Amino acid sequence: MPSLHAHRVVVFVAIVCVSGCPDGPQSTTVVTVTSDPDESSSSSTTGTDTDTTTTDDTTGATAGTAGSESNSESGATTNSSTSSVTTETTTGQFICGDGEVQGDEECDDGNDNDLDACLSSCELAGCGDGILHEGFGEECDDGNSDEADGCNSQCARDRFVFLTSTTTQGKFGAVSGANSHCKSLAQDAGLPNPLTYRAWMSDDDFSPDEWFFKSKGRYLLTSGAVVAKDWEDLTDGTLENAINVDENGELIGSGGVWTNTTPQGLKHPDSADCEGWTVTAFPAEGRFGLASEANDQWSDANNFNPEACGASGHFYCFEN
Ligand SMILES: [Ca+2]
Ligand SMILES: [Ca+2]
Ligand SMILES: [Ca+2]
Ligand SMILES: [Ca+2]
Repeated sequence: MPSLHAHRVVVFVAIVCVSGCPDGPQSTTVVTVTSDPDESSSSSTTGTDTDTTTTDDTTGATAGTAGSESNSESGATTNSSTSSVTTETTTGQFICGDGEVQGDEECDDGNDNDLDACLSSCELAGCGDGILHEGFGEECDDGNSDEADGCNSQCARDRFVFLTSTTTQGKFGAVSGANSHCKSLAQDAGLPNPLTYRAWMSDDDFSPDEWFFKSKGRYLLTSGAVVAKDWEDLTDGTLENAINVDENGELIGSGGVWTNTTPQGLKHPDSADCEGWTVTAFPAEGRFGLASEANDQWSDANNFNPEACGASGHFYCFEN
């Protein structure tokens, strides 16, 4: 039985079943009593009288200890006739990792694997937690809201776009031939993910809208300038910057680009593709865009199209 001292603080803890004992949630009532001889208030408030009922081994042990402490200290404080009381309720007494969802836990899968749907902190995994969850569609997760650091708040990474340094007539082995050329140039230039590159080009079997990965991340020139902040921005008719820089980061500036594609990424309704990009001889024609332009002419120079397939044009190459 402890004796009384001025300024001593006694904490009482009691576990209360709120509903459905023994399986219902519990709340913990904490009563803090501060004895102070300079205060003269009555101690009747220490009569916080809580029936102690326990429902599991862990909390039962705690409640039992607190209960006996509460009984002895209540009597002592009442006799002293000097006290002030604060009371708070908390539900934070649960254990994250026991496999049961309790209190403020969003989940509790009972393991310490942060790569599954439930983090070891008992929070649901998602974009922004700083842990890469590829299975949930994250390409990256840097845990911040900086959109311009290579990983945006949608957990999408940047992708490169370039204008080929080379040009060719309208015969290059269909869209697949253009894709191969894009991959080859990307690889030689040391760009990341070179084998994912595809040409912004359409024929009867292919269009960017059908075949491209539609990123939630930015499209950048190899010089670092932003072309579009995501696929939706890329295909809204205008670009933030024209695609006029080649795979090595060198400014080309202008030139015709074989496309046969609308700014929305669809095969042009008045299709002209040099017979599937296999013919250069008259009268075959192909549609092109203008590398100098950031308006809708970038993808389809509709004031000039179509062009004879014997002319030479670049490709637009996109990382996918
Ligand atoms: Ca738990
Ligand atoms: Ca887990
Ligand atoms: Ca994540
Ligand atoms: Ca970021």
